[in-house]
Amino acid sequence: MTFHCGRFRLALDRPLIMAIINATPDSFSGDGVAGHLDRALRMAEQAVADGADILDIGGESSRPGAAAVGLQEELDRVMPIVEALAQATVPISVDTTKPGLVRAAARAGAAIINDINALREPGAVEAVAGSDVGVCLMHMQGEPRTMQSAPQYRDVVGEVADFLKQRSDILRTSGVAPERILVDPGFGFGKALEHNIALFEALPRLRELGYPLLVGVSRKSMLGQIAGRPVDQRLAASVTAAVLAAQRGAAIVRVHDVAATRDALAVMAALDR
Ligand code: YH5
Repeated sequence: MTFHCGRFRLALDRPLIMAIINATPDSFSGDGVAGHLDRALRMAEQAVADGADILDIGGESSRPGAAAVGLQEELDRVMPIVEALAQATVPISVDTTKPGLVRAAARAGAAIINDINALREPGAVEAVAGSDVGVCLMHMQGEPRTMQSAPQYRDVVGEVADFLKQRSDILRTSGVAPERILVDPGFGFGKALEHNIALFEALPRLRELGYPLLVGVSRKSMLGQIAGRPVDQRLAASVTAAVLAAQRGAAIVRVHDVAATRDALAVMAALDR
């Protein structure tokens, strides 16, 4: 299988690493909008040196409970980073739900749109269809501010699979080639631990949708619940989960800790053939 995104054609013959690059100026340092560009670019450079295959730039925190940000604010956070990295050796992914940012990012050379809302915002499908970007369609129940309050499913795997099928069908009807589509069950997005576990176990079944799978579990609270660790002590749990996801058929793993994940996937490739 090959994934087409912008000027890139990614062979999916080994699991790829998508590095999470934070473009939100909020966290710890209080360095504001000027400092965050510098910090993000250093983070991106380190991630590529550590073995990242894709850089995922996000300007809106989608953590449970996080507040939404406006289009202009998100453009201001993300576009300087996309413009600075557009000629990088690896594809740039932009984590957004906003059609206005999809268009601006694609024009500036971003190769992938990673949408936790699976292009449900009016105009988002058209924005992707009118460009050459690849896209990740992710399942989410509810919205980030409230999604973890009481997630409910009759059949979590069936419902997630049906949703991803429906969203990918719409995209293809709009003229997007199947080679440009990734799907993602959306771990932690409106899911209790039992739902996340059922979805993880069902990765081989989700693969039957016919699209490469992207899996994001790095540092998430499901791993905190399993390992009994706070967010700054979830490295081992995250790397283990990334390896297991790759073994169950994930084509791309979205991670914070690129170097450790790369080593683990190399060991997997060499010793688990
Ligand atoms: C994903 O799964 N996740 S943002 C809370 C954490 C740690 C990490 C409490 N964007 C995904 O990474 N895009 C996010 O600790 C994503 N798949 C795709 N495609 C949430 C996140 C996180 C939240």
